[in-house]
Amino acid sequence: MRGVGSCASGASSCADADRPKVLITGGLGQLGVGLAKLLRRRFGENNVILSDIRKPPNHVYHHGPFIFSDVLDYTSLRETVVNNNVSWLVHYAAVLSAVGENNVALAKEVNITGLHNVLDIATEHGLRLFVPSTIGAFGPSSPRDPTPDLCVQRPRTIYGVSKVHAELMGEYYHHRYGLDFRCLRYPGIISADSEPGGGTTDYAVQIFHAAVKSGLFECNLRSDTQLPMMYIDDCLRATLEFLEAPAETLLNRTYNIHAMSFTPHGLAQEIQRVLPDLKVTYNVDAVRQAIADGWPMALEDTAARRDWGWKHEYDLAELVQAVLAHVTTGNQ
Ligand code: AKB
Repeated sequence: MRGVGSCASGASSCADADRPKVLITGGLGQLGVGLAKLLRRRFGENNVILSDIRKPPNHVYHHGPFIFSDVLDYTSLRETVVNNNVSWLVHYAAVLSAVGENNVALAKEVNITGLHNVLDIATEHGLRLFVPSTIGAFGPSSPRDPTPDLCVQRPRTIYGVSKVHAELMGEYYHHRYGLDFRCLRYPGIISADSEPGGGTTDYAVQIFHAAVKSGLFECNLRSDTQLPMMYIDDCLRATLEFLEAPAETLLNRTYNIHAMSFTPHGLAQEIQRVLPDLKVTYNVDAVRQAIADGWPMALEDTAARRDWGWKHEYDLAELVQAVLAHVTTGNQ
């Protein structure tokens, strides 16, 4: 059975009646604006509402609906869903790994209480709910290379604990109440024109800007720290394809997705093929390094490839070319 708001797969846009009305929480983080752009191309500009608790930059405000919405305010979030006839909710509001370790109370509030609010509202109103999980949902006792979908998950960060909680609660609501919960475990995401928000994998975005601006980069992880990473276009496309997948094809509700793995040294070498003058020094941040040392080195994602056809397009060389092209033109 096709869910509310699903379009024929392969079609580049959707008939009016099939268009979902999408609300994206935490929309001004690294991924929301890009996802809104992709979903608006597919479902129409006014069918995708970006929301956050901050004032958006002008270019965001002028390209489709933006509203204030705080995931901690249950009544107002519910009002937004009802008044806008929302049928899909993409829950991006979250405090990431490194920031969470510096403010555990805030991470608990946003990542756990916020999640409880969206779970209840999505269940009450029959929404399709997408919540991203992460490589951070694994920990030092998980198999690390590769990490399968199902294995020991004992993360040592509040971010990771809250994401395991999200996976389990979403799956529980799915089985208990029939909630159409969907969850992808994202690797570190590399974007050119949106800033990551305080994560352990942020170095892999910052290095590109430093390489183009000054040619000098101080990396806060050890040079041999291997982590799974993905180019933002692959991540957003995965999210759209997964959201559109017919429910009966989803044998799981939480899937790993993988594209590539690299170390700071490997990434620097690939950038140096284009910008040979780039100099990288290492000044390890103990908190971030301890987090990264307990995370997967690669994710095993055969279930996503089998069930809903996940396929990445960008490996390391393509990623470096794409990001450098964006960063270079953005700096001109
Ligand atoms: C982080 O580093 O916290 C995030 C993530 C991998 O979930 N980018």
